[in-house]
Amino acid sequence: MQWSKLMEQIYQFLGSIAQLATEGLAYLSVLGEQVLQFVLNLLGQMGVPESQRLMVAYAACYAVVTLLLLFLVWRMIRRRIRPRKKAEVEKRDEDIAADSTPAEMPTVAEPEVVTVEVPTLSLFERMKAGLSKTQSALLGRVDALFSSSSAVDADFLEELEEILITADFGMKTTQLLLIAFKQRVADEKTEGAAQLRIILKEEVLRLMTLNVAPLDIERDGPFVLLVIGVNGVGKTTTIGKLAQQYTQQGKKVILGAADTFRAAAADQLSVWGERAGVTVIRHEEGSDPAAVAFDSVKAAVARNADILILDTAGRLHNKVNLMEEMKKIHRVMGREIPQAPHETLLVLDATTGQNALVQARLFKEAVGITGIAITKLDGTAKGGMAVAIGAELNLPVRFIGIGEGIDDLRPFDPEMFVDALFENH
Ligand SMILES: Nc1nc2c(ncn2[C@@H]2O[C@H](COP(=O)(O)OP(=O)(O)OP(=O)(O)O)[C@@H](O)[C@H]2O)c(=O)[nH]1
Ligand SMILES: [Mg+2]
Repeated sequence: MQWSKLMEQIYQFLGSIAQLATEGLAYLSVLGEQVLQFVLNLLGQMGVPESQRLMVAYAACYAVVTLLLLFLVWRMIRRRIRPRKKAEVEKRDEDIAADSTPAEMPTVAEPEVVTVEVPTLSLFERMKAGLSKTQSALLGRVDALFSSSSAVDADFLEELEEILITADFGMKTTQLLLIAFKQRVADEKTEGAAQLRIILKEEVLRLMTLNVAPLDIERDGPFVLLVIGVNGVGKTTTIGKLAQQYTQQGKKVILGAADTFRAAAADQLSVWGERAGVTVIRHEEGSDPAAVAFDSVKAAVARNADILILDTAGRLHNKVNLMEEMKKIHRVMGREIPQAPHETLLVLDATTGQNALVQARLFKEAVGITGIAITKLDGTAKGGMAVAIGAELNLPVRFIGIGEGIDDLRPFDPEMFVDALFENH
């Protein structure tokens, strides 16, 4: 019973499908007829003769259907090919990745790294490089004179005098040198350019070797270094370099910005302070430099610093002002540390030649200078002024600046200086 019912349902289903198919076909044939009619009308409008319209319409429909079928076939083929290609590419990538062990990597010619040996200049070589301008102004002419002259006569001495003055040894120092040189040549019966050069070198060294104690910052409590000089000579730069060098040596440094003339001065010192990692004591622009000095000394004592370096303004209009200012600074600092400042360092710009000597004389009279720092020796052929400072003012040169780098500020060593000046490149 159930079986027959099922069969009946299947018949009904198949019947409905057949009906649907018939209806679909009928609909398609109606649609086909409509399309055919549309094409015929179109052909009529295009002026195709009536007898040929049906044939042209069938041909057009046939062509359209054929193109449609070809398009569908092409799409199917393309779909089937694409995944295969994709799979191939993926496989190839995997193979490449698997094979790409570092050892098998194609070797790309790497740019050849040429290690240029940057020679680390010795202290002496640096000194020589820094003094090269003075050296070439002096030594070439001295050698030419010494090797061309047969005797140390008046003409010879006149020429030597001119050479020394040109290198900024100054009149007084030049005369001292000439007298000593003439005497030794006569006493030792010296001959030959090399011997004469040695005598000149030794006499220069003798003038530079002063009977003064070297700068010794080792003491109980802070060593106070007061830095003075006219504007632009290199005070702040020198202090910055010293701060870095002393810090590198393991000293505890404090800087005092007693140049209160312009805010930029304290800013400049602060930059150096930051670079060296040291504290900078500063006040407002225009405030009393002595107050800065006082606070700096207090801070140096409180913080157990090894060295306090005080920057000052180079803009004091006259000697009286300068003296008053310095007296006040000495007074306030002395309240905290009795002998402070332990060193009053005058900074001189070597490029100003003999003018630097005039400044040194003035400062020496006005305040008690205990040492000199000569900056910018690298930029001048007037290095002879360094000799004149010692010879004429009896002031020890403590430091020389032979460039803008931190290491280009060097403790002054007269022997090395003279060697660098008289040794050929
Ligand atoms: N070539 C060279 N330049 C230097 C040397 N020492 C200082 N200078 C330059 O000199 C210029 C002036 O230096 P400062 O330190 O500002 O001089 P200052 O005496 O503090 O100047 P004021 O504060 O204006 O009085 C800067 O450009 C420095 O870089 C040196 O040894 N060699
Ligand atoms: Mg300054």
